[in-house]
Amino acid sequence: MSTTAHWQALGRAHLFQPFVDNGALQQEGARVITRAEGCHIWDSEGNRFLDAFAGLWCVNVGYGRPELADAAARQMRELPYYNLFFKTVTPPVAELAGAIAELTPPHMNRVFFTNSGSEANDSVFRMVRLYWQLQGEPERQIIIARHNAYHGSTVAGASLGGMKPMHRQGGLPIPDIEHVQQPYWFDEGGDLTPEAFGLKAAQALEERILEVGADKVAAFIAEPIQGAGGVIIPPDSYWPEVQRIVRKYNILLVVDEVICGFGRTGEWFGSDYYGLEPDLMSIAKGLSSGYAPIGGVVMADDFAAVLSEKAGDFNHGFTYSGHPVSAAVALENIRILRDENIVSRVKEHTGPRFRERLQSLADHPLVGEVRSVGLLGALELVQDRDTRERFPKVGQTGALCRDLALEEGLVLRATGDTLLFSPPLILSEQQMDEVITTTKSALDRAWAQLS
Ligand code: PXG
Repeated sequence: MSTTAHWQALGRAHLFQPFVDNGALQQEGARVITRAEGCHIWDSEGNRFLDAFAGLWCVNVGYGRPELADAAARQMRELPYYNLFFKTVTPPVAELAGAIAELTPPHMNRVFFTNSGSEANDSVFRMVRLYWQLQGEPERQIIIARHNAYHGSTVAGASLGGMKPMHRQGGLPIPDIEHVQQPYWFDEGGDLTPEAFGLKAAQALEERILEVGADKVAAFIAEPIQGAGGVIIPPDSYWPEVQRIVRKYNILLVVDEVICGFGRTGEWFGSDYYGLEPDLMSIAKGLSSGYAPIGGVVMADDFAAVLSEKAGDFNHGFTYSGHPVSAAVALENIRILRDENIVSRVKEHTGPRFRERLQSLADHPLVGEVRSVGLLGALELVQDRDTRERFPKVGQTGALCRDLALEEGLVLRATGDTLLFSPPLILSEQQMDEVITTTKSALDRAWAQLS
């Protein structure tokens, strides 16, 4: 048996995989990914792919950085594990907290560590409710989120998220979570201009606050740009209005930076890009460029002060809250992002160039809209470019284009009939051109098959 067949057989027999149809996968067999370097991954048959998705929105500094491997190995030899529960701390975790506080907005200086974005949002859920209990307003329990948001796969994360297929499996959301209009002009804006629709989507938050009672709302949680939902870049009118509303009703603003954080938008955080003033930020993914699992909740000073001064013991945490190996890797990852000016390069050079190159696909007969911020991009695939009408079987054309691109050695993602791009932030000009050329070829072939 070839090694590929061997690994596929083991997977078929013993693995149960996330976010796939496991029955179908057992028939097909999984592609075995064996190594990676820069912006490329290789499978066990020696095929090379340009990864325009940075793994799963996370490998910001690219694959194969020896400094990150060395940081992990060094830390494992020195101190592979110790916890933060016994009034103890470890050097890389203390250093990382300091490094994060330097990067986050000036009023945010305290971090609670987790292993993932989901755990970060679960921790958010606890923290905001505790905060209002401590402030003498325990009836503030409701957290408002948005339809089609992604906030993770744990029970609280999936409940905060607005993914109906996730809610259907397991009886979610849990109580006291409300979902409101997302700022997705292309699909839901109708005849309104993007600006008018952006305002309307923001005002849906205010309407819901008034409906459930402002004194019952604890927080509003949102991604600056929805990632998994389809790289939904809100109209410019959206965020200023949301910021006004949360201030007016004294509602905590939780910004989920799991995808937008650590340079993806050309700023360190999506909150910087949109000028937001979060009370809490969830972080993960780009924090370690995916080299080790780590996430966290960054807290505003006045929020942290309430929990520190009034809560007594904080009865929440994970064995690996502040894992020293993950922390050492994240610290080195931040050093690379900073010392190599990777984030400012995205802002000044790579992001604008990507926007321009992606825009060259705007005239394609399948493409209804092109949008990007930094190195987050999306193409909307439509049947009718003028009316924005979708194909009857939503998802088919997206999957077709994705599969055709993969045949030509390019990894993209499709959500419904939206093609998504989130390449490593170190993508070279030549690689960017290859992303565009291969995407165009996939669109052409899909168009030929469909017409
Ligand atoms: N928030 C956001 C905004 C995310 O994108 C999470 C939280 C959860 O993070 P963890 O580390 O627990 O996965 C995410 C994760 C997709 C896809 O289909 C996206 C994510 C995860 C899995 C699939 O695009 N994002």
